[in-house]
Amino acid sequence: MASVQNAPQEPTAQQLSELKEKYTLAGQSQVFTFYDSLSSAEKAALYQQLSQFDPTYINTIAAKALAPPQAQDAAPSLEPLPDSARASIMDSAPADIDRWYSQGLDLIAANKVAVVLMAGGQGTRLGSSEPKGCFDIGLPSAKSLFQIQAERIRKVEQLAAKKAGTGAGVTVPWYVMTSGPTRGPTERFFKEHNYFGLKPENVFIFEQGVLPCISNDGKILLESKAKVAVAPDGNGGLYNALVEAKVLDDMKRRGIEHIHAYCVDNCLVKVADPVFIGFSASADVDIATKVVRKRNATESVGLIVSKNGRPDVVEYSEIDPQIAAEEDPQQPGVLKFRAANIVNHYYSFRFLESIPTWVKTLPHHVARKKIPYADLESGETIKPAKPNGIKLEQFVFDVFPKLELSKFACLEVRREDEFSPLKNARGTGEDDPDTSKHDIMAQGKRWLQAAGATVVSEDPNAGVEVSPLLSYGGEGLESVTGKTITAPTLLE
Ligand code: UD2
Repeated sequence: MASVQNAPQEPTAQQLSELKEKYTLAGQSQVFTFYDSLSSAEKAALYQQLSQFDPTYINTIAAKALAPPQAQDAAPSLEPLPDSARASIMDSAPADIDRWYSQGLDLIAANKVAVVLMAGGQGTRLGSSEPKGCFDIGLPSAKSLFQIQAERIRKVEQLAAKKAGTGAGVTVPWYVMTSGPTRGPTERFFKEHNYFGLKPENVFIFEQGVLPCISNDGKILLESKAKVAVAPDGNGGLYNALVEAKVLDDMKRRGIEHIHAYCVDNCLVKVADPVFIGFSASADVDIATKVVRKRNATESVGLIVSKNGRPDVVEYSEIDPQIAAEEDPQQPGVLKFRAANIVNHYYSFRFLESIPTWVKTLPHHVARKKIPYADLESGETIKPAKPNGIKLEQFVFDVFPKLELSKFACLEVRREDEFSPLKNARGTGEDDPDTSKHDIMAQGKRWLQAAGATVVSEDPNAGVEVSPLLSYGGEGLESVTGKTITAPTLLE
């Protein structure tokens, strides 16, 4: 559903002076430096862009984000989550896992489950200009991450419908959050691929907000004479976007009660995972998060912790390296903080309905960046050689401390089955397209072996791509029992 932006109108003298007054009072009048020299269309565009920000609010969040931690603040007491708030697939009873799976499928069949995809990131480390979801990791099928995820939704809808014995369609609506740079390309990609077989009315593409980039001395930067330098407001911008883009209204209309929100770049993600939905719903929590065991002390993942008795995540860009490397006193050689965040969260709808009461209190984090800016003398856009300012972004997990531990749960899952992030360009050797391709095909090979097939190949590393439409999590592969399959290959 695209919304056509109507062309902005040039402001009246009165409107312009009111806006100038607001920005001048906030010490941000430099954004009007070139205003009088602009064309009418440029004036209209700059006026519209500036009207969407409150310069005083921007000053406040920038000051908070830049303020050094107060010396008198006692160092927060960080502890791993207590056992009461955590479970692990590895040591859960098979009966429990089956019960969660069954309950999750029942909730999906009752059309109470929705999926939210965070796809507004710009994938700079990957080096691709396209949205990450469009990326082809080199599978035999050449499927993109978006297509793999869409087909997992289709499969889980079928599994739920089959278990419930309902001929009537089961729908898991898919809400895809994009940002300014990724919205257009994402919408075009979905249309070109006919929404990967999903009904377009069940795919809701929406856009997160942006925030102005700030110079090192606290000034809002112009990118050019007629445009403020802006950046997506972080995956924590999800909450405001869910309200502003009327996603919550759509969920309410559909009777949604359970939401799975996840990160686009994880090729192994179990979209709308029935086990996770069932686990979270039966624990009756407001938020749950999946974690994997941290690979090593320096892995770029957030850490799920208990901070001052509340659930929280310490991001990899903000963790004290000594704390990250601390060993578990009970288990020498094992990291004390090893619950790695993988941007894989469950929310109750009742919790998301409370967003308006707390969304303005979500903190902002500072990312120091090289930000192209307009020189205020010449008006020329300059690409700085070193970081010249900050981008403000919110983190989706910063909402966790709003919960009592009793309304929060953490489920540890197997990394090899559920987490292989695409972060780096091909050739990096870690979290790159080749590790993604390898991990998804190795999983397919394990599924076939578990189903009683023999997989042969010259290359012991060769795997089998199993289409999500054939199997969601390794189930339903009886047809290969006793068969020999030569890898690498594609099964669909
Ligand atoms: C994220 C997690 C980190 C760890 C790691 C694992 C956050 C804040 N950090 O770090 O703790 O779990 O992933 O891979 O979650 N996104 C948006 N809008 C934005 C920015 C990001 O939708 O403005 C999405 C992005 O498309 C992706 C997800 O959020 O799906 C994570 O973003 P990232 O890959 O940039 O985050 P990363 O790897 O720094």
